[in-house]
Amino acid sequence: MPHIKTIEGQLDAKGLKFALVASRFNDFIVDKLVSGAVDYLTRHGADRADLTLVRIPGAFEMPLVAKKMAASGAYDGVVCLGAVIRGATPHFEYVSSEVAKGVALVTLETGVPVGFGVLTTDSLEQAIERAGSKGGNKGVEAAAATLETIRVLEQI
Ligand code: INI
Repeated sequence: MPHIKTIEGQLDAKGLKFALVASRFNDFIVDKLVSGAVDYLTRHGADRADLTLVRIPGAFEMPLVAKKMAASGAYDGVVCLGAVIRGATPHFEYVSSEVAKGVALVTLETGVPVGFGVLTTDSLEQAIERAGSKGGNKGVEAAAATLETIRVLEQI
């Protein structure tokens, strides 16, 4: 590939403030995503005092709360953490599509990077796999993506 001017974000969270918005629904899974995100951010230089965790009822409530946190101007980034698991509930389709659409709108409307760490899986087993076992940890991924995006935007 020819050498071209490239903008990349450094994964340095020093001095940055983050809001973590985490749902209580399926908290057995979501707590693993929260731990993963906190661990990632602090290992990349964030101060624990600069992380604020907001607990919300379910993923459906996430866009509204994420929007208020993002629009407050108090945070460099927002990391959304939740788990929508298809089970016996007809809610799955509604909740999963609304949360994805809603969170995408929040980041575009506010200009604040918002990471989407919301698992949408067919089973509890798949959710467990992506919450700190063989499929990685979606909370870590969302925190990393939020950090990288903050550092990219600073250079544009
Ligand atoms: N909320 C979730 O975060 N995950 C789910 O799997 C889920 N399901 O399947 O129903 C869920 N529903 C609750 C929803 O997010 C709202 O809290 C509720 O509808 C009240 O507004």
